[in-house]
Amino acid sequence: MKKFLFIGIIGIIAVALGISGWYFILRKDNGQPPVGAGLDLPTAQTKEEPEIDAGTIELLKKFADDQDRDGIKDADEKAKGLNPNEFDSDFDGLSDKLEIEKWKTDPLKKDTDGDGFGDGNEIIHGYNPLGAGKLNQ
Ligand SMILES: [Ca+2]
Ligand SMILES: [Ca+2]
Ligand SMILES: [Ca+2]
Repeated sequence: MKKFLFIGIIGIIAVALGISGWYFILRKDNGQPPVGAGLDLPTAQTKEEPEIDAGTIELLKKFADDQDRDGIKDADEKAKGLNPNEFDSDFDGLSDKLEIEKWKTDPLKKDTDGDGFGDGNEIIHGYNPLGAGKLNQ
């Protein structure tokens, strides 16, 4: 009786080893190369910070307090009620700076003179955005 038990245990161990060996072979040797094999992947280089040239640093400094880069500082935009993240606060096609300094139109009003035509649209077509008539250039 003990002999049969012994043979049974040996048999179970042999089967278990066989299954695990077969599993191991399937896992390790399935004919597929390991992921990434054969590809010359750069390792250390990709982790390096990209070099920033002096011109870029200069630009980053210049626009550090002007998020929408329209030439008007964030603080000034907030003071005027403009959107510091949007260079064209009223989406009329003219930047806030252009409206204030060049065209004297309202940077918060798409249609400053209220004639139904947007400021940018009027200027593109040669009309005065501040009233009737054409632009005198
Ligand atoms: Ca700005
Ligand atoms: Ca505008
Ligand atoms: Ca208008």
